[in-house]
Amino acid sequence: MEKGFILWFTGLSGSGKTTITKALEPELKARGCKVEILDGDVVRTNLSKGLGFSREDRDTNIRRIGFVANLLSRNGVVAITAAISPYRAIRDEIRGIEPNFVEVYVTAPLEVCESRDVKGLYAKARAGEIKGFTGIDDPYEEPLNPEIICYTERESVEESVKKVLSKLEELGYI
Ligand code: GGZ
Repeated sequence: MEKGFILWFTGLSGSGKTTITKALEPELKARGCKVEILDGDVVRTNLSKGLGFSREDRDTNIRRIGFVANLLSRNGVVAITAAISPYRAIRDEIRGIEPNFVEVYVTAPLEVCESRDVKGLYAKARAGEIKGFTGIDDPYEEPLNPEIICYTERESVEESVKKVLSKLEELGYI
């Protein structure tokens, strides 16, 4: 069986997590990996339906994602997660459960994430229509020791994907 692991993407809304994970998936499949993406936005429409954005609800959401990612990884799947996962303690908790854990910090300055504003959520947060929006009036705790950092303001999607793939090679995962 192929070696499974968790590839944990973390970063602000609009930082580029979803874009990179989508571009990465076919590359990993081409290398013979079984891949599943758990995208925060998608998970919140099923597995975590009904949860909000309080610290408690975010932690519950992340623990659920971690639980499923762990089941997948131990069955030989590359479990890619793409949720903001703003709290360091929970990310580290999941790393403690599944040591085959690779953390990818996707980062761009807040102004850049905000200018991308795909769904207009930052504008709503600035207008006070959404309360507790990560980066605006809710915290984001940067990873202290991520295996990979993607600087999406200055790197292309292809460059970020290459960076992830070469680190995975270096770590012996692919
Ligand atoms: C952050 C929010 C919020 C608040 C709605 N704060 O960029 P998106 O739109 O598509 O993805 C974001 C998504 C965040 O869900 P996650 O499950 O990734 O968050 S967490 O890991 O913190 O549980 C954003 C949208 O939901 N969204 N309200 N208040 N993002």
